Amino acid sequence: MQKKGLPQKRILEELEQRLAKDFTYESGRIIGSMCSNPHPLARKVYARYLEKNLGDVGLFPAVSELETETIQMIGSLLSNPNPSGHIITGGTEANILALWAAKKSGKKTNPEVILPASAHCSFDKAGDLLDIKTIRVGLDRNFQADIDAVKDAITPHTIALVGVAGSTGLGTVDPIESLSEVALDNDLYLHVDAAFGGFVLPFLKELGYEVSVFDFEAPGVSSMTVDPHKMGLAPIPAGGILFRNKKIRELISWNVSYLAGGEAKHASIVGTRSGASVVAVWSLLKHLGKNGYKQIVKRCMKLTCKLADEIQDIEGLEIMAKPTMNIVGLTSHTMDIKRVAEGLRSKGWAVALFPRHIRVVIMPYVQETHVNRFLEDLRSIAHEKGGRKEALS
Ligand code: 0PR
Repeated sequence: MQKKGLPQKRILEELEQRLAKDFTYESGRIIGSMCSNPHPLARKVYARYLEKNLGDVGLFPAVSELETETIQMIGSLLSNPNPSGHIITGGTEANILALWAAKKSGKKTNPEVILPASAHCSFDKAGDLLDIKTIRVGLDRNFQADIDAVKDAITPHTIALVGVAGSTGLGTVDPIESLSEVALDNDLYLHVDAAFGGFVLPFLKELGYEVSVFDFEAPGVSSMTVDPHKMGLAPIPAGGILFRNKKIRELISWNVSYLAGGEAKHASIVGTRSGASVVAVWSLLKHLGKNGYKQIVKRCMKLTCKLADEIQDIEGLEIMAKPTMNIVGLTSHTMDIKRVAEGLRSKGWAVALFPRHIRVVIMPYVQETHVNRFLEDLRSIAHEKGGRKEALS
């Protein structure tokens, strides 16, 4: 660090130059991420209220009220207008909090949680941190949690089940109603990870898509993750943890007595936390309303279906499954999918690579022109790599 500070202008110029090599959302090249390019209103209010700290809630009671309203608005999308929860750093923190609450409520020795193979790796982090054994069970042929496998995995140490509503790899939705029945029958905590799907499924339902029960409508669901910084168009960090009721949230709430604003209860991993995130999410929910999000999801799905249809016309390529939401799994029986991903990356496409497929996510910032360009490059890569001619043995 140099001794003498540099003028602001020089810093700004250097940042422009240094950060130019990063991917941008506007380019449409980030086609494998779940993060949002934040809505302009969210950027504006976030910057305006940057100093708000919900770690010391007594100083910012007005932001705390906005947080309660935000959680209620999100809850009302998820069949529970009166949940208890927080806007936190992201899906990882939400999943950790859920397993923490499950551990507190289960009170068992050597606790175990059962998750589908498709569950996000944040559950493994949570398991490691909380000393909960994670038991992953297989999926059925539709890439959804296999209920029989879940039942078979239950032991006297099981404290919780996890279901995913919008899986990381393919956007699939687990049979949450069945998981709810199993959870109730066995007196287990059930957490639904709708980090991505929470801002998609309620609107797909309104658009007339067939959407199975995935939320608090299933009576066994204890908590849900739903991230505004994914399909909610909010700036990072904005994850969401919703507990069915205050009693569950209180299992993990910690009294902090010395604060400038007076004693407060934290139910988050972090202490100091962003009130600006809350203001941004609240503003977006109020501004876009259900209709705004519905239009966004409608457009994303239209482009997703176009992409999925056109992939199937390319020799050697296929999709893993009909898209449930705005995520397409691209695979091949004849080409090494890793080489296809390398080809796409060398042409400047930031795709996500899973063991058997490439994940494409059609986020709201992705335009039709981007999809067309992506398909053009995909066709040429498939042609180059030989399509059916270079069949894998
Ligand atoms: N639950 C699910 C279902 C997820 O897909 C993710 C992240 C999480 C929880 C964890 O959320 P946080 O990352 O907010 O803690 N899925 C993102 C994804 O697969 C993570 C990510 C985001 C990775 C942006 C890359 C990226 O560019 O895209």
